Amino acid sequence: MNPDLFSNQDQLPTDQLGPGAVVLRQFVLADEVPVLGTLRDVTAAAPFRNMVTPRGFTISVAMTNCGALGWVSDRRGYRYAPADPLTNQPWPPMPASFLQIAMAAAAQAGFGGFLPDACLINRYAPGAKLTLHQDRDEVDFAQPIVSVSLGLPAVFLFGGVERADKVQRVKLEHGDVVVWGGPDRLRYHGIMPLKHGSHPSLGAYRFNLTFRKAG
Ligand code: MD3
Ligand code: FE
Repeated sequence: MNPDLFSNQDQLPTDQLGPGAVVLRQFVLADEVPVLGTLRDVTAAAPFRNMVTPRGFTISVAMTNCGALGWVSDRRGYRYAPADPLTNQPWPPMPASFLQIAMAAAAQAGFGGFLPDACLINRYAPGAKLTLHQDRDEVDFAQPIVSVSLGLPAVFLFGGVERADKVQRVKLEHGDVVVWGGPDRLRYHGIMPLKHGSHPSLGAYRFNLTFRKAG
């Protein structure tokens, strides 16, 4: 019997994308069933919605959050907020299992002591995309971001610290975890429009969890 709730992640492949950015391939694959169950519970309590940008464009990626803070966008701007604007209730708490995954991935990438207070959950339907952007709404850029990819694969775009810098293309698949910190924390990044497909567990969607220390 394994004394840990989550399984041993020795001997999985890793890809170093930059000095502070590493892909931990299949890091959550062994824990797929509990992770998907927890994702279902969280998103039942705080449903996905398509937010609008400050300029009034609807974001094609549907989003929700768990944790003490959640990322929101509306005509007033981008920010982290303690309550879901749909219900004015606190976001669902960060599940202990999610926190454990985020902390373990960060530690494996060299960021010991990472304690995220926000988890943004993105849902991509075919055609949904994220244009190149930086994540700058967090207070402390010395803290890494941990991302978990689930469902259909996507092509991740990894640029530089200037918008015009050359972009690397990286395929992210079900179960992959990426940790972004240090000199890579403020690099531009995005997701290419999702291709049609059907994932055995998640159907025609890609989900991405990003764990952040927002406040
Ligand atoms: C690189 N999400 O929610 S996660 C986002 O797959 C976002 O849904 C994408 O970009 C997704 O903001 C990419 C990977 C990611 C997240 C934060 C980063 C890459 C990053 C911050 C700095 C550099
Ligand atoms: Fe981002």
